[in-house]
Amino acid sequence: MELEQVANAIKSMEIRGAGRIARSAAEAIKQQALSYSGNEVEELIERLQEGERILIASRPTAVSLENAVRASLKGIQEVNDVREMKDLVASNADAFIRRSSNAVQIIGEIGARRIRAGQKVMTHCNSSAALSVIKTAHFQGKKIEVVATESRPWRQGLLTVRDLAAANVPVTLIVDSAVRWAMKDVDVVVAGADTICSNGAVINKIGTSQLALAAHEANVPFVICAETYKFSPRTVYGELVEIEERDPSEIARAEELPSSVKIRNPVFDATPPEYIDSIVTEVGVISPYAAYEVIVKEFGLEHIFE
Ligand code: RUB
Repeated sequence: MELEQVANAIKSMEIRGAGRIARSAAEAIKQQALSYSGNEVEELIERLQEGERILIASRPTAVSLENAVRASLKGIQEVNDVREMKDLVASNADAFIRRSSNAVQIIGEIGARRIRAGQKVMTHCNSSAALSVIKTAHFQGKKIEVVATESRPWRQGLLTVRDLAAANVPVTLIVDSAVRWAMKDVDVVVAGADTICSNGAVINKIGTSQLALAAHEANVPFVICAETYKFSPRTVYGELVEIEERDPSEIARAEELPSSVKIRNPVFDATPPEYIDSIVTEVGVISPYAAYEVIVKEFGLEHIFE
């Protein structure tokens, strides 16, 4: 796929989930470099920077996308040769993709240690990192059960229950408004993340904060599963995360409602750190309040303030 096609597929949700969009963006920027047929370093840099802008604009909330592109373009300003620059972008992108896929597996192994035999686990939307934890616990023979939310309007919960059913995990689907009702029998909630802010707030699929509130009320641990490239360096210097609002037609068709009715369709929300017990990353389980340290270690202060 050409870079614009990848960006459009991300925009239209054909490619979705913070990890998958990050890996697709890294691959797209690599192809953008490799397909350049000219001989001008400056021209190639411009082409890559244009690609970076297009990809990042395709889903504004997930920092994973921006971090993947930035990781792929790391060091290009220090290279003065087209061939070398292409090789650098290709090897950066490949390393990012490899690291990202390994991270999901490691998170599964670490997170599964937090799930005990016979527990009922609730999850929201469709997160590969959260599913990695759930499936690892299941494959370890822990005989867990899962409650999965539908996740309107895109109903990604259907992907989750199909995936779990295929792995023979006992799973129940509920509508999003049944979360508090279902929480009384749940032992632990695991969910993914699109972006983690320096103050430990987690941005994930709309409704995640409601699961966190209901879990808090019921004294149920609320665990986020996220690779370290989902932490946002920009939030260290005060930038707020833009919450994507998608087209109203995803909620209801215009002809179903009087024209005076307004529809809002925010697709992510922020869960404050006080409702999060822990964040499982590929470098270990951390408190949400350790987010700043992860950002500094992962990205370095020069990168943050450059
Ligand atoms: C998906 C979603 C997922 C995170 C993490 O939203 O909110 O929980 O992206 O996913 P959408 P993963 O369907 O709108 O992309 O763990 O797979 O990276």
